[in-house]
Amino acid sequence: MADVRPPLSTADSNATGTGVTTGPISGSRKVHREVGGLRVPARRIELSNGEHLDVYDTSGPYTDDTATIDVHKGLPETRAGWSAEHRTQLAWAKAGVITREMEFVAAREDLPAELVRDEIARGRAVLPANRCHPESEPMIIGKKFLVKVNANIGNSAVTSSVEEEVEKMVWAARWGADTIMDLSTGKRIHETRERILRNSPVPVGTVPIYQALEKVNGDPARLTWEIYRDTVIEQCEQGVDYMTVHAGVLLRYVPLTAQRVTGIVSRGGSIMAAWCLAHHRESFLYTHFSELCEILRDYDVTFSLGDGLRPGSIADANDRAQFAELETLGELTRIAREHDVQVMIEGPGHVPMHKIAENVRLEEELCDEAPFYTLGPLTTDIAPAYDHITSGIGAAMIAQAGTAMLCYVTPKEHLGLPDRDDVKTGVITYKIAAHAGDLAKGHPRAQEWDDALSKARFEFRWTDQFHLALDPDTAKAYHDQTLPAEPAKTAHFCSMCGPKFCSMKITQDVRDYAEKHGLTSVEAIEEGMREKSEEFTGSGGEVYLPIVN
Ligand code: IRN
Ligand code: FE2
Repeated sequence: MADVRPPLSTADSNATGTGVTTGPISGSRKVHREVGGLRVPARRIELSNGEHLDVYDTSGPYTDDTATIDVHKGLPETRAGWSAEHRTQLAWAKAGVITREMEFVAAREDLPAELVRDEIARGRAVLPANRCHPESEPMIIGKKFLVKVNANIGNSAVTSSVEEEVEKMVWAARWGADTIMDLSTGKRIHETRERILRNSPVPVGTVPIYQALEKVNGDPARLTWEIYRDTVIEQCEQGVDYMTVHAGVLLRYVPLTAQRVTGIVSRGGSIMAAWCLAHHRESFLYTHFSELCEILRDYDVTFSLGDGLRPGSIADANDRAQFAELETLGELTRIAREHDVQVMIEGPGHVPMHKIAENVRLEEELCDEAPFYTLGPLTTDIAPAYDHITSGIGAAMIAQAGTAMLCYVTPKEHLGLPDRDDVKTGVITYKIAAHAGDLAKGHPRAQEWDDALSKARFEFRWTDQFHLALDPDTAKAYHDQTLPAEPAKTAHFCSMCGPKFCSMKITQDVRDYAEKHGLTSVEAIEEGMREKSEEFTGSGGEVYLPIVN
């Protein structure tokens, strides 16, 4: 594996072989703000008119021209020595203490540190930061903050290598994933996770039951609390920041899925249902939940209480099985909080648009407003190969309704393991949903970015428009397909409408006309409107002319 890769100007050209992608995103550079001794990262998009826009940056040192990356050594330890005492962020917040992690996220989000502390203390936000993962940059998940995006990666028994998974993590963080989950189920699970953790600037989540199942050769009936517990400790020690625990799948809920169209679609949920049925006993995750809390508390690992009974089809959305489990997740939330362990709640799945709001309302009511973390939801089942879109629609809606983090869905959903390109498509799709949610919720700084891009578009600053795009490389490539020549980068039109029909050019002409004639734009437009109106009434004033046979 190549240790140090020179930063390259175009990201897409640098991902062959076994290295990882480095170098800035086109048109921007990494900057750090010094805030109270902390180095807070941002991505600075430099514009041709001398202005710049700083945006939230999840990419860590990988986009930093001045950083040296060696994936064998791992990233520098951002949080080394930040906290001498092993208390959780929740315990500190309850005690009224603002930790450095809280200060860091407050600066990153441009919000008061006291708000951060208060939201964590109430359990309405979580700051997942295992003390054994000092390489990560603190971030926060909660409805008052920017909506976050998680990208799932990980190999399976049939495909992918450790190197590919590390590159997928880097690639996901580059395009804006706020956290990644390593869902590896195949060989070398421990090693894959180790390499991801040591090189990940974002928090890492896992589903420990997957590795526990590997340890018993894939037979759920042979799982035990002890095997599971040891797996959790192993992963806590490595530095996993949050863990999906399907502790709400109770024995008595399993029959509720019998009449469903798609039964139990959660991997973790089906493993636990199989165990409960095989032993006809209550789930060991439920019966040992307090012990589990004590383990997670020692490392400040955050619970992501799994939705093992989430609907896997439009037909099954919002059914009794789903909401029965949610009620139990509420009960477990209260137990975890008593142990000072942070909690978020996983949500569906497949839900048609008219049934989405109900999910957020019930989650907040039953789980005392713990941050909601949803998988889409997919708003229809009819478009395999496009499920990033079927779910991006649901993700935007549920984000507006108050979901704090969105778990991405890639075009390969239901079809296969996503590759690097699918990871990028999934992340960009979900950044769109998250940002649309931020705008709709009125996040104080969300619109800046839209305004900067709209201005560049209106002023025909094409290069600025590309650089301000979530995906500058693709925006530029699409433009270049029809107008590749350099002068087109300042031309007052594009190939969609051509030079004569560009609405933005015509608007600018109206403004120029107004200025020349000493009118305001409004007057100029009114003048033009009056003329048009006279023309229209003069012709009879009919919108639809009668059909003449
Ligand atoms: C997110 C919300 N609901 C489910 N998820 C994600 O699905 C969860 O975070 C994890 O990445 C994955 C777990 O899948 P199973 O085991 O529930 O299928
Ligand atoms: Fe599905």
